[in-house]
Order: sequence, then C-alpha cells, then structure tokens
Amino acid sequence: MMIGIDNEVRRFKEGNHLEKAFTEKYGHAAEFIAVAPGRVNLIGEHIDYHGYSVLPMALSQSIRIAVSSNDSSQLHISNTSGDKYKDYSGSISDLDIKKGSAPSWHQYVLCGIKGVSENVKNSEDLLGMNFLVEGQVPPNAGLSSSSALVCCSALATTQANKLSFTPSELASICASSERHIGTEGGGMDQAISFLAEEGKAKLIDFDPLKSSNVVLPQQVVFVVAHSGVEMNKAATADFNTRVAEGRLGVQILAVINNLEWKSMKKAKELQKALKRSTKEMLALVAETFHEEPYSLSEISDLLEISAEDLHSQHLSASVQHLRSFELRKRLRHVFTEAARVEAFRDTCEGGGDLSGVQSLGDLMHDSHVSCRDDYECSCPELDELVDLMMKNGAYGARLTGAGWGGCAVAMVAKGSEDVFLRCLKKGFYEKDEEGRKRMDDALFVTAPGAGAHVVFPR
Ligand code: ADP
Ligand code: NG1
Ligand code: MG
Repeated sequence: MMIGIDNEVRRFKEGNHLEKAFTEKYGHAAEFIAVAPGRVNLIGEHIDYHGYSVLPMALSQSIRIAVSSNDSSQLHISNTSGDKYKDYSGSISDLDIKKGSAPSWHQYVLCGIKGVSENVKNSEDLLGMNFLVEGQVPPNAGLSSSSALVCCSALATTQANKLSFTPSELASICASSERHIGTEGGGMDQAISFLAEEGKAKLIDFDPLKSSNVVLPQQVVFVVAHSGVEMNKAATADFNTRVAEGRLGVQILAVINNLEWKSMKKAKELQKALKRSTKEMLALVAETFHEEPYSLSEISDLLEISAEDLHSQHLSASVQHLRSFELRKRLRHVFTEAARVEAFRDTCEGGGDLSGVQSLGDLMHDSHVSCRDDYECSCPELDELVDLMMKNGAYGARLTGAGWGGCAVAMVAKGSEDVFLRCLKKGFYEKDEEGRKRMDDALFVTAPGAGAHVVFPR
C-alpha cells in the first residue's frame, strides 16, 4: 500500500471547521487535509533508540493540516491556535532548523518538509505550500504531539507534490528528519503514527522497521491522565543525556569485549555481537559497572582515548557540558525494559485470562519503577498519579513517553472505568482550581486509533 496519492479516499465531513478556517485564512479552499495521530506507549520506554521493540497504540487525537499548494515557492504555516503558535513564512528552499534552544513550533513542521525534500530526486521542484495546522494531541505530554506534527507535515508535502512513499518509508524518513530538531529519538513515534490501524496495538521492531498486531485482552481498557507538568524534550538536555549515557555504557562494554566500539551505538547491536541473552547482558552490566556515576576521565580511560577526544568526537553538542554519567542504572533499565516488552507480547499472545491480565499490569508497573529509579525520567507529580492509579484498582500503571512530566497510562478492568475516572478526579485534579479547569482534557479512556491518512473535499 502506498500513502499519499494512492491513499484510500476519505472525504471532508460536511461543514468541516478546519476547511472553513483555511478558506478564511487563505482566501481559497484547501485541496486536502493530512491527518497524523499521537500515541500512547503501553510498554517499552527509552529503548527504541537502542534498537529494541516497543509496544504503542495510536490515539484518536491527531494533528491535522489543511493544505493548498502555491507556485511562488513560499511556505505559509499557520495554526488554529494562533495566539500560542505564531505564523511563519519562508522559502521552501530555506529549511533552516536550528538546534540548541527551545524550538519554535514551526520548526517541527519544517522537519517534516525537510525529510521529504531529502528523499526526492529534485528537491528544487517541490511546490510552495499553505498550511493551516490544528492539534488535538496534548503538547509536551509524552503522547507524541511532536512526531504527529512532523509526520503530518511530511504527509502533507508528499500529497501536495503527488509523490508516493510507503507508510514505512515515511516513518523512517520522519524518524531521521525529526532529529533535525535536536532530540536523538529512536523512531517509535513516527512508526506508530504511520503504521497504526484502528483497534490494534502494535509491536514495533527496528532495523528493519516492522510492525505486528498485538491483541490486547478484551476485559481491560486504558486510561490516560496528564500530570499537569509539561516537558518539551528539545528544550532541555535530559533526553539526549540518557541517549549519551546508554551509548557510552554500550561502547565501554564493546571495548572490554574487544569489539570495534566507535560505530557501536545501540544496546541491541552489542547484544547481537556478543551473542548473549538479555539475562547475561544484565549480569555483564552488573559485573562491569559500579553503581556511582562516572566522570569524563574515568570514561575516557575505559575507552582508551583522551578526555578531549571523548568530549569533541563522541558527545553531541547538546551534552558536551556533562561531567558525570550514570551507566549501570541506565543500562539496567534498558535490558530489563527490553525483556518486559517481550514478556508483555508473549502474555498477550497467550490469551487474556485473569492471571495473564495481572501479569501485564505487573509488567507495566515494573516498567514505571524502572523509569523512576534507574532511568530517573519520572517526576513527583507522575509518581503521585501512578500511585493513585494503583491504589484505585488499576492492574498496572506507568508513565508513558519520554517522561519528566506528561502523562501516565493505566490498565483497568472494562466496566470499572467510570468509577476509576471519578477517583482520579477527586484524588488528583479536584485538589485545586487549576486541576479542576483542565481535568476534562487531561483525563480520558482510549482505544487504538487509525494511522496517518489524507482526507479530500466532498
Ligand atoms: P511530545 O511528548 O508531545 O511529543 P515534545 O517535547 O516532543 O512533546 O514536543 C512538543 C512540541 O511540539 C511543542 O512544544 C510544540 O512546539 C510542538 N507542537 C505540539 N502540538 C502542537 C500544535 N498543536 N501546534 C503547534 N505545535 C505543536
Ligand atoms: P516523546 O515523549 O513523544 O517526545 C520520545 C521519543 C521516542 C522514545 C520516547 C521514550 C522522539 C521523537 N520521541 O517521545 O523515540 O524514545 O521518548 O520511549 O524523540
Ligand atoms: Mg515528542
């Protein structure tokens, strides 16, 4: 199946408000609307960039872009929340995306366009475009609003230029092109945005990219709740620090085991090269690394290079200020989390009796504990929310997405969700006026949604 011009034809619903807003903004009708969903990751956090499989499902909330093309090679990018997200105009030949500080929203849109332009023969032939963006995915909340925006923009560019890529090609293009923003992510978010199918959670494998259906037990539903803390991953060094710590740990283990280490970037590559089980990798981590953090000079000694070379050649600009690195805890998370994803998939395959459902819940909660204690990517508000979810009968609950804020996801018995939502409202959101105001958008039951697609006028 191709996406873009060959995509299944869907039509605008009568009175589509985005279509109307587009006509008001640009003075002519939109040619089509591109749609790309956000996601909730059920299990497998911070391991996609180590090459391990993850298990997300798409949300029904998406980013939508109404589009027309122009023959002036200009990009006009506007947002229905114009007070928060300001208009941008520029030339399509100048896709300048700056790394290093909090990115402006339109730079995520440019990432999607740049991804397509880097993957066509004649990028100078790409048409100018007028975009009106509308987002329903809560931003900076671990539900992948960033990748929904990048993927939607790439899909819009593909369609406007009558190009043709498969969903997997677009997912890989967008995984690379979102890195222009500065975060060294792994590809889960772009993969699920393009490969999702309604009603299905997906196991996503990398290198090569592949997705397979995971049948979730019939007797549960998933509840997403926002902690109220927003975290823009590209605005701080936290995300890339974790990527760097994991990579250095992997490289040290490669050196110690006489492997070529400089090109070795992912834990799964190392595991493959060493031909060891995940349990054996965990034992190797435990016998190699001390629990305390490592200094730059300790790491350069272990890698047998100078501290200057380590600094300038093996650390990306965003983490060159770091002087101390956690290695043992971070790799412990990576290998245990990879094992939890496999166990989750196997348990789903085994059918959904009650003990199976409880095992899935335990895996989710163990994942949260590992994110909190070993990966240190939670925050007090998320921990409070997860604890409250567990106390109110969830089989399991965990932070979802990169963390340091954003959302938690809980697995609860079908039929108990209304009571569960009321308990979260009372115990978390109704504590203050601020929480009361935002709880209707911050708390929802979700089911696996559809992947990215294009919708045409009636
Ligand atoms: P997330 O966990 O939501 O992916 P990120 O930190 O990766 O969070 O990126 C979120 C950023 O994406 C926002 O800060 C904003 O720049 C951009 N973004 C998300 N949703 C929208 C939207 N509806 N309109 C404009 N920009 C958006
Ligand atoms: P969010 O929280 O959506 O920004 C990030 C990464 C994923 C993955 C998760 C943690 C990007 C675009 N997304 O997601 O690849 O590593 O964190 O599991 O970098
Ligand atoms: Mg993101």
